[in-house]
Amino acid sequence: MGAMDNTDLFVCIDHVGLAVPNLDEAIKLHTEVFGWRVLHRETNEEQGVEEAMLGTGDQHVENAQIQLLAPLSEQSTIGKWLAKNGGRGGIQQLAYRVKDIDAVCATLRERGVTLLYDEPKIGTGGSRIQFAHPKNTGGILLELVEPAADAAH
Ligand code: CMX
Repeated sequence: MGAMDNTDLFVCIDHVGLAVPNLDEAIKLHTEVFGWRVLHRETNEEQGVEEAMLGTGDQHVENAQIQLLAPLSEQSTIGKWLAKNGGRGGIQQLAYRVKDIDAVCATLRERGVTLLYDEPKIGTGGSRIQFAHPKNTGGILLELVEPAADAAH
């Protein structure tokens, strides 16, 4: 393989996920103080979250977003994360966008990365998502996101 061959696995940072105790209060802070715009809001029962995606500018193809994640219950992933981190909220995950999540997962598994799910699950806006455990990634919960075919990005 030549030195210039493209070995990229990831398209860009898709989003940074912030765990928040209260979604409406977090949206108020991030829109009224920080000037983000709410692009999308949904509840994902399987992931145990009520969430909002925030964006800026023209949301060009490779713009990253901020994901606000509020727990649906204390036993949910975000509920447990908040309890362990003083209840105040903070950065819970970093998400990379991919074009073909099955191919990227296969490559990462070949390279010894343990992924959480046997098969990708459904994430924001019908995207397909997978996670690598923080123990595999230097302490960061890493999410892979293949946007839905009809998504804006
Ligand atoms: N970032 C970094 N480290 C984390 C972490 C996070 N978000 N969550 C847990 N850890 C670390 C803990 O600090 C702990 O480390 P030590 O053993 O050194 O103390 C270790 O991982 C285990 O912690 P835990 O509290 O027992 O956490 P669990 O193993 O129960 O859960 C994980 C960790 C990755 C399996 C769980 O967070 C998970 O399933 N994540 C994927 C799903 C998810 O995050 N859903 C919500 C978002 C939905 C969405 O993005 O759409």
